[in-house]
Amino acid sequence: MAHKIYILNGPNLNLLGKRQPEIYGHATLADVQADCKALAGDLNCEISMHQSNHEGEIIDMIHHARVDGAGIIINPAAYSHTSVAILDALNTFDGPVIEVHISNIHKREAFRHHSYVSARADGVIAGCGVDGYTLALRHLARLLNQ
Ligand code: DHK
Repeated sequence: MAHKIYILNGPNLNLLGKRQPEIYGHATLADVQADCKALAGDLNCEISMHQSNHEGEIIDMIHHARVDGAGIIINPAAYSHTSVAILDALNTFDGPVIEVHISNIHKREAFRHHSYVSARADGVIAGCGVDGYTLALRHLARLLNQ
């Protein structure tokens, strides 16, 4: 059976492609979803992709992943730097978690250098643009198929 991977995206990522393209690039979240979907079949995975601008909704999605998710890829966006609640939710999930940041948060403002989610993440990808999502998917599939 295919491994179900939740790909969760935080605030303002609905504007990906339009928002500060010099930082986040021109690809949209729909492009990311299409890339991940195209790859998932080859990796014995299926993806369930979501975006929310609301912290509680992201937590609810993590709780859904507890039910039938094999792994989580999460770009918590600005909540990376503020949300103990998202960290706590991820700590209730048993499978592997990969944290993705499109930009290299370590090259940016100091307040972006710390991520609460990194305390739970099994891997962190930052600064690879939207390729970070497919890189994360490949790595999760390797972990889950071994
Ligand atoms: C996206 C955001 O919206 C920012 O708040 C983070 C992250 C970085 C990203 O690079 O994907 O600081």
